[in-house]
Amino acid sequence: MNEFYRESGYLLIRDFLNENEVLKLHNVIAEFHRLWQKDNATYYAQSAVNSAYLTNQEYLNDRQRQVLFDFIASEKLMSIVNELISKQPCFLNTQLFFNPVNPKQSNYWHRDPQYHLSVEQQKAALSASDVIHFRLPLLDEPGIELIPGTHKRWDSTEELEVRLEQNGYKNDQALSQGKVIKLSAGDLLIFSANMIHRGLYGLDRLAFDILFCQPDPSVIQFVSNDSLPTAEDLISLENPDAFDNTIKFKSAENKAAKDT
Ligand SMILES: O=C(O)CCC(=O)C(=O)O
Repeated sequence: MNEFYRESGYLLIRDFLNENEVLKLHNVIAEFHRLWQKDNATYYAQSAVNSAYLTNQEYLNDRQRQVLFDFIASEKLMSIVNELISKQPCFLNTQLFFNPVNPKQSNYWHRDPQYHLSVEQQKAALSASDVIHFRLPLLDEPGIELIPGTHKRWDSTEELEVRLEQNGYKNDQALSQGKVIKLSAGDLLIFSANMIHRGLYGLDRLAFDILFCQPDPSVIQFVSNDSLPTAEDLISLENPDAFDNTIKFKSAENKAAKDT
């Protein structure tokens, strides 16, 4: 499992969740999505394809948040997280991916860090720490298209021109090495945020992503305190290691910032 991920930058586990497990998550997440859409009506109508911070208190009550915390900290999920990030895996965030309202809106090839890093920094990031998406489609969907191996290698000329829209190319154009991974409710797709990928819109897609990272302060600084369980919540979790690690590294950072 680990070796395939290291080589390819992704890993697909079919039928990871059974119908009841999907339903339990879907009930909570559909409620989050309903409230988020209401609150972000203009953005949703114009262009949104994702939301984030599902475990925050803004839209879900404590009981609903507990369902998400229980799942994230389940041994079933954490045993895989530990295998892929062997040293102190940290919880980073959650995201939800859905279709744009406008059926003509096109998707876009990208590497996640390209929105906050220069091209030179993006190159350097390929040999730095990894952020990993654990994607759980809650309904059947067209899935994701990705370019295997690009979590470790820089873009070809074709990929760079399309991804960064250089020399007249557009970031939704086909790429020769693209691999389509169609997903069904209950599957688990794990992929590196660094790799070149794009979402495939269509059907009723509703994909819940949990992001984990290595204990890298430059990444952990983005964790919202409100997205984390309280000390009391932590006690009841089956395997709270990823939350514990994030909390520990965040408080060490805060202490260091105060002491300087
Ligand atoms: O599913 C999508 O729309 C894009 C997915 C993506 O870009 C991501 O998970 O980083």
